[in-house]
Amino acid sequence: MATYAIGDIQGCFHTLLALLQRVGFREAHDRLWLVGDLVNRGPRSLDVLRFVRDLGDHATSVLGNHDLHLIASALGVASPKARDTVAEVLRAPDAEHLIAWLRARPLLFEEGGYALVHAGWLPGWDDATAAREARAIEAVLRSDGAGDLLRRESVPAIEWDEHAPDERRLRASLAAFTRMRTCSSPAILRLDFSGPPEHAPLGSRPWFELPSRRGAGKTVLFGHWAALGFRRGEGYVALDSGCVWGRALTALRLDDGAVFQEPAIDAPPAS
Ligand SMILES: [Mn+2]
Repeated sequence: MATYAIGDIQGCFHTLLALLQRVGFREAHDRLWLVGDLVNRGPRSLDVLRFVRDLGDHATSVLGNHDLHLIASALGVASPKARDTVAEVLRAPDAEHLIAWLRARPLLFEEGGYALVHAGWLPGWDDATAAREARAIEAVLRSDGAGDLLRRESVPAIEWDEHAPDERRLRASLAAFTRMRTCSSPAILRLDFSGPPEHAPLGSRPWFELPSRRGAGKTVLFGHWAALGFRRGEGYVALDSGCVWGRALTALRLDDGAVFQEPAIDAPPAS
């Protein structure tokens, strides 16, 4: 049995299938760990969702910001964006089941020295805090409170404060799990930057480079940062190699560290 960690798919269904063929993925034996953002911007979100759901226990997918945008759209609390391609999911006959399935996905999955998240692990978090925050948000996402949590506020940065009221703290935690790229302190994450790491805003650094990182006992597998691309460093592996932008989809075989990249074959979004 092999386990493959795979970067942001974003509706690139044909590239995903080609990558799985390249690695020799066996549905009945192997496992996929997906960093989230299964949907949006790319052309075949509905096919990706159904495929991953049908893999059952053989696929573990954590929630990304685009997955949450789909859920928020289904709940009527998101403002549609020009480049959205989630309408086909919302119109599908099985939309209700797919959204319910998506709402039951985790934000953080941990096994065998690895932590799988969409965007990152807040440098100030220890293991227990990260797990507690993930479980608390997952419970809200499955409840009637999901819409309120997912209503997006547009802010350039968020500070995570252990002592803040629950709703404010969980909002910051959700941003860390699903939208973070750089931090200006172990507890302050920037939300206004998506460029390459060498252009990080003054005073901020990629979250995985902060010296005070406390979740350092684990290797964090994450995506979300196409401008960073595939990168392996101490305690992290970045897996978003910009498939939806016409670059490549990356798989890392955890058993031996082998890396596979499939050139994108799905049509990139119109710009
Ligand atoms: Mn993302």
